[in-house]
Amino acid sequence: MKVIAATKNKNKIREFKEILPDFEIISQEEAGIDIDVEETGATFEENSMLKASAIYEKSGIASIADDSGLEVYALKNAPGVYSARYGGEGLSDEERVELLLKNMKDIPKEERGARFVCAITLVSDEGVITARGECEGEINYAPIGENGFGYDPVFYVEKFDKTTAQLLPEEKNAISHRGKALREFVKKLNEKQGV
Ligand code: ITT
Repeated sequence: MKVIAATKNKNKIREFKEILPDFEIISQEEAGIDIDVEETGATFEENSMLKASAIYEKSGIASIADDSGLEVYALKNAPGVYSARYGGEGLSDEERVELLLKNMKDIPKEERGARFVCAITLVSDEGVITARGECEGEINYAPIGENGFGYDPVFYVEKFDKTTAQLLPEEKNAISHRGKALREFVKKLNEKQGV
């Protein structure tokens, strides 16, 4: 199946391709579509719907969007849907991680629980499919690891005793919010198509 990845985040596209090897995934750039979709939704699901439907309406081609983020329990689930804008527009991933660590410096180890959340929405001629995935972990006191992107260097997963930035791509995809959401999405798509 040919789909446009309704995202400007190259790391998401890389992970889409790793997790969905049977799909022909093309970027907005490759599809010749250059629009910025404002993320005005209050939930990951609403924002992924906004992004996928905007690209589908413009292209007429099946479009798949990912809205994701980090919910830190001790921060009342912040940064949540604002994960990409934490600290304001224009910060780098490293600067956002630094800000998170600063805001959590007095939080003890046992209260540093967090989860990554991912909502996937496909909009196509056949309608809409939405799926969600979550991944539980803890926020480290310092960044470790070179893989992944975003908050991966501070997202510690007990099962591996590593951050998601220390995992190999296939290890991260096996447990990640995005891996779970995309596998759930494929299940729903197959059910809808009677496969
Ligand atoms: P698009 O909206 O164009 O898809 P974006 O990067 O702005 O790209 P989001 O609005 O969904 O995407 O924001 C998600 C943010 O949450 C992202 O910028 C990362 O900082 C973080 N994030 C999401 N998935 C992550 C992952 O697998 N590892 C680390 N951080 C992640």
